[in-house]
Amino acid sequence: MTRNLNSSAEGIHLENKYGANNYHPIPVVISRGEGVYVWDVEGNRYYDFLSSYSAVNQGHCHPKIVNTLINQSKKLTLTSRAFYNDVLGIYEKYVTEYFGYEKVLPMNTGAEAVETAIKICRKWAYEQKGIAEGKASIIVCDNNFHGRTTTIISFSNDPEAHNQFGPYTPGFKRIPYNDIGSLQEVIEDESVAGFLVEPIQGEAGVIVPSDDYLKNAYNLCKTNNVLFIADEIQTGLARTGSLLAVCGKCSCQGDCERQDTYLKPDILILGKALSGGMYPVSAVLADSAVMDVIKPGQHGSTYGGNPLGSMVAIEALEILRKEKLAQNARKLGHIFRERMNALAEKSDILKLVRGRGLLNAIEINDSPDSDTAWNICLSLKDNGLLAKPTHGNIIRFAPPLVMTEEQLDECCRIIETTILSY
Ligand code: IF1
Repeated sequence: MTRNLNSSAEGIHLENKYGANNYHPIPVVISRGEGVYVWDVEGNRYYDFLSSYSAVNQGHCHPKIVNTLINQSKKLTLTSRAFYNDVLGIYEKYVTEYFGYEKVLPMNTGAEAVETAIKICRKWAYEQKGIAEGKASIIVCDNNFHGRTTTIISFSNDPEAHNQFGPYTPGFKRIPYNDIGSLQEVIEDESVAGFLVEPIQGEAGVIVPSDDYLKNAYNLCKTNNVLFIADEIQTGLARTGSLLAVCGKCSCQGDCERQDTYLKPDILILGKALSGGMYPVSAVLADSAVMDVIKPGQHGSTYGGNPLGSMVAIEALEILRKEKLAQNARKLGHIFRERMNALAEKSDILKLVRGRGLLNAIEINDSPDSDTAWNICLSLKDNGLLAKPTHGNIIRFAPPLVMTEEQLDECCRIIETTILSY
């Protein structure tokens, strides 16, 4: 049984023949990753400007995380939660202190963590807020992306994600994003238990809200005894230039430019780069007053809190701090947006750039139904940089946070050359 491909074409053929048709990838077959680079089967090198949707903030195959994975995998990988193990408690102490919470519920994928947060919020509503059983509602935003489970897509307004997967889970109210008035209109209803929000909407096209939106939303939640639930699965872990995009407890030694907008979500949801792209690890953090509504036997998962993922997560978080990746993301993000804004001045095809830290996107000056953004990504690939459109005419740019200024300069030159060829 061969475990090596002879060519990229063979890899594409096999996936088309034997895999479900649930993605439309850029036609590149990656065989190796290291830091900001990936190589295809033929040995061509590319800059990874997607970072596996912000799961490899620490760079591909970070040696310290790899070594942690190897060492722990030789000792103990999984016990289930039927028993204790000698890693989970250490990880729980570490991650709760890292983000300034009293408790953590460890899960695996981001969607599982979002589902967990929804269950905690609902149970808190019945036991603590006194909402009638089965009547709790959670406010979400238009164009949200929180995962692919049936409940989560029940409150999605993306037809591709939502349609033909009913019947849908009730108990959600959707309002316009970055519109504090619409939140004010619905939040006073006594059935409202929580407000689930992405601090920056990633999949929607890197939509950055106004500076005071999150703080005003947070204050409305406090005033109305509603849980503020931050989905930082994509925006967290230094991606946007501070430890958390909501500017929560910042462990980047505090020279963050947005400390004045400090807020601490009632429920914080993390995933993706929590393991540095090495292993599915997600987490739901809350203080005891919220988290303690969950009693033994009421929630969990086979792999949740496993020793292998927990040890990897400690190392992945250490790297964010030791390598000052939030500061680097902030510095390089400013440089990147300056270069893209200058490019927009010279190009008819590049409409605008937006983002924060190293979570950015460009909007292409063509119909969302056109293939232009896709074709530009094919050209970027030919020029040595991998990226993919989010929706229609928007291309997300999110390199690993370990990128150097020199590497970013080369990537900007690739993007500039490519865009100016259209
Ligand atoms: C796909 C999008 C990004 C997320 C936020 C929860 C989850 C995600 C803010 C769920 C996951 C991934 C999923 C992946 C593509 C990617 C994605 F395009 F789908 F929307 F990044 F923007 N909250 N996002 O971004 O986490 O269960 O995947 O671990 O499904 O195609 P997950």
